[in-house]
Amino acid sequence: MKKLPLHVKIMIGLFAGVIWAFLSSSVGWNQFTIDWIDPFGQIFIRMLKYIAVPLVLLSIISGISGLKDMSKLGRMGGKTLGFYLVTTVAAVGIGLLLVNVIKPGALIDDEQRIKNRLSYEFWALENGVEILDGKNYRDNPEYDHLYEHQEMSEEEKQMVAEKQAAASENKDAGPLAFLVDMVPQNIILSLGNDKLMLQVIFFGIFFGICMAALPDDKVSGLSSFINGANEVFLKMVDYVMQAAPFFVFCLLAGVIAKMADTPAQVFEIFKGLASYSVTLVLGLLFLIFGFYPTIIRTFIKSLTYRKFFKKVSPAQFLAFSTSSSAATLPVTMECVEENLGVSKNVSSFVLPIGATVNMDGTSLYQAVAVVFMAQLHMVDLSLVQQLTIVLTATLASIGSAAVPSAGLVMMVVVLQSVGLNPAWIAIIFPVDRPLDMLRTVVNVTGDTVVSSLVAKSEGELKED
Ligand code: DAS
Repeated sequence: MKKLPLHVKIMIGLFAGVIWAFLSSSVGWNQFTIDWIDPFGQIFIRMLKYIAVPLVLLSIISGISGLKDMSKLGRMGGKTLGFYLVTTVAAVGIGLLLVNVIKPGALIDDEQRIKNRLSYEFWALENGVEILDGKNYRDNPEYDHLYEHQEMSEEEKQMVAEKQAAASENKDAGPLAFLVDMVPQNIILSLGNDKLMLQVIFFGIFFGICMAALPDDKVSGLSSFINGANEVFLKMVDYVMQAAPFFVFCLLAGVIAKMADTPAQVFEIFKGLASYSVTLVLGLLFLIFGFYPTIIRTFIKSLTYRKFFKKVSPAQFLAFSTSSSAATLPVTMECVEENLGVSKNVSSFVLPIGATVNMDGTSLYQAVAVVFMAQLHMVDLSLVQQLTIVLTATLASIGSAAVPSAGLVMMVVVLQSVGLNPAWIAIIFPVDRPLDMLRTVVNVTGDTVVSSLVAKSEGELKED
C-alpha cells in the first residue's frame, strides 16, 4: 500500500466508501456509520475550512505582491492579467452554461432531493442563513409524508423566527449591497468568520497591491514572512491530503448514510455524482480540445491543432499525474520555450504568475460543482447569485494554490459566497481527485496559451 501513488490510494478509499455505503444502508448500519465513521469526515472538512481562510489571504497577498515587476513590465503585465481574466471568466461562463443546461443535480429522484432540501433548510435555520428559493415542491401531496416529522416546538419556532429575521436583514438591502459587504469592517472578525470570505479576498488583493507599490527594503521582511506562512499552510494541505484515502472513505460513508436510507437511494446519489462528473469532464474537455486550440489557431496561424498538442503534451501529462500546476511549472516553461518558441523573457514572467493566478479548469469546476450541489438540494440560484459565483469562482481560483485539491479547499469560499453549506464539499470530495487531475491539465494548458499570445503580441514568438 505504501508504494501506491496517492491518487490510486484515494481511489481505493473511494471504492471502499461506495461498498460501505451500499452495505451500511442494506443492513441498517447507517446510525453506526453516522456515529463512528462520519466524525472523521467532519474533522477533515473542518481542517480544510480552517486552512482555506488563511491560505486564501496568504496566496492572494503573495501572488499580487509578487506582481511587483508589473510596474516595470506594465504593457506585458497588463496583457498577461487581461488574457488570464478573459480565459478564466470564459471558463466559468462555459461551466455555468453546461451545468444549467444538463442540470446534473436534478437527475436524481425528487424524493431524495426533497430530503436534501429539508436538511439544507435546517442547516440554514441553525446558522441564521437566509433560505434560498427552491421549487414549490411543498404543494405536491405525494411528498407530505416527508414533512410529518418536521413539526417544530414553540421554542424552536421562536429561535427560527429570530434567526430568519436576522438573516433577512440584508435581504432588503440595495442592489449594491453585495459590493458594500465585500469591504471588511474588521479584518480579524472576517478571518474568524468564514462566512465573510469575500472580504478576506478583497483585503488580500488591496494589501498585495500596496505591498507591490512599496520599495523592497520596506517590505522584504513582511514578504518573506507571508511567503513562508503560505508555504506552511500549503504543507498543511499536503499532509491533510496524505490522509485523504482514509478521509475519502469516512466522508463518502458518512455523507451517504445521512442522505440515504436504502440501497436504492444510495444508487440515486451515485447517479447524481456520476452526472456531475460527466458534466464537469465535458466542460474541461471542451476547454482543452475546443476553446484553447481555437484561440491558438486564431492568433497564431502557424500552429495547427495537432502541432499545438504535440508541443504542450509533456506538460499536460505531468499535470495529469501530479495534479499540481506548481510541480508541472518547470516542464511547462520548457515546452513553451523550446516547443512553442516563446522567449524566456516572456515565459519567466507569464508562467509563474499563471501557475498560481490563472486556473481556468478550477474556476469552471467551482461553477459546475456549486450549481450542481444547489440543484441536488432543490435550491434555485438566481442570475445574480450565479453572477456572484462568476466573481467568487474567478477570485477563488486566483486564491487557489497550485497544489492538489486546492480547488476543493476554495470551494468553501464559493459555497459561502452564495449562502450555501460549505460542508457540501463532502459530497463531491470522494470523486475530486481524478477530476483534479483533469482540471490541472486545463490550468496548465491555459497558461501555455496565454504565454504564446503575450509572446506573439510582443514580437517574441519564434514561429517555425
Ligand atoms: N490541483 C490544482 C492545480 O495545481 C487545481 C485544483 O485543485 O483545482 O492547478
